[in-house]
Amino acid sequence: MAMHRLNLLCLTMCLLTHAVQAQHLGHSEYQNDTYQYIEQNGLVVLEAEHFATQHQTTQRKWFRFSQASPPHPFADSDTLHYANASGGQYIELLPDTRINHFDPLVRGENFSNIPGKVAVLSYPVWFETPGKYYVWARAFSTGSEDNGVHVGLNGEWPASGQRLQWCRGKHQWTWSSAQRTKDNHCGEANTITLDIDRPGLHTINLSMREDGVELDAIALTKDANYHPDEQVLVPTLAPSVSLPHKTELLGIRNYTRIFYAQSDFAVTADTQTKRLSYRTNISRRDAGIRHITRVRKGRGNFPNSNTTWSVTSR
Ligand SMILES: [Ca+2]
Ligand SMILES: [Ca+2]
Ligand SMILES: [Ca+2]
Repeated sequence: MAMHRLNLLCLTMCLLTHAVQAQHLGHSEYQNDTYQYIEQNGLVVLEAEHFATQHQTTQRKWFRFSQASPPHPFADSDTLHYANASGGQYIELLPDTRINHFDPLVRGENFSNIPGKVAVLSYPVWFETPGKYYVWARAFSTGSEDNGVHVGLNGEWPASGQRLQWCRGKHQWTWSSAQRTKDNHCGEANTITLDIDRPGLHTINLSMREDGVELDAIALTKDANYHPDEQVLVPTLAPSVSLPHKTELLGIRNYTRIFYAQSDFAVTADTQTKRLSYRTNISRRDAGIRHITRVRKGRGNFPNSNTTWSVTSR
């Protein structure tokens, strides 16, 4: 893959984020460049509130909550649950209009059995170890219609990531890796998985199944027997970053990891014309609508398409 060949490591260009505007909740623009997640010894731990981007928010949207959050204006059947949330923060998918089984079910609005359709979150993660990962998430459920989400990878939604479900552990933060099935609505334990096919950057995705879901943290592990119990886990963060935000690809070779870029790209240098060609393929780095980066390619204008183009080298 292009990124693997080039060993581009940009710890900063990546997480130029889509601002999740929630001023009425007292949140400012999300600066997630300080949260660069990596796999460590077969384990990834993410704070759910540290998503890089959010898409498809017309019907429902994830909001961050903490002790400092003022009352919010959305339909919601319960109170805030920041106590015992890791990092003191969590996210909730609001408004929550389907509280119980008797409330109207509106597909594509307060329920989606199809993943990737409503309120899609992205979490870029750098993996050293490919393979099968068991996905756990920590949720706070107070009812029967706020306890299911979908898990995806690189903008795709494999069957093994759909319908992550919580049943036990109501009214407290509870980890689950159970996939809801037709015959078991509570889900089969340890069955939500993602296959990381190669080392490098991958994007973990979440999307709505039921509105009102509250999420605190997400964990991915290669250990089939792992169980976080009711623990707060320590996030697996990359070491601190020294390189500045990058706004163009010139000098990109100094960066060896890209957590977020608008596109995949390869680079080849033509020493005779002293031009660098970047081949882009917008497919793997994120899900949903883009326009979420300010990266400028060299001295040229932003390309109008994702086909081959070039920029002038220094
Ligand atoms: Ca709620
Ligand atoms: Ca609900
Ligand atoms: Ca949290």
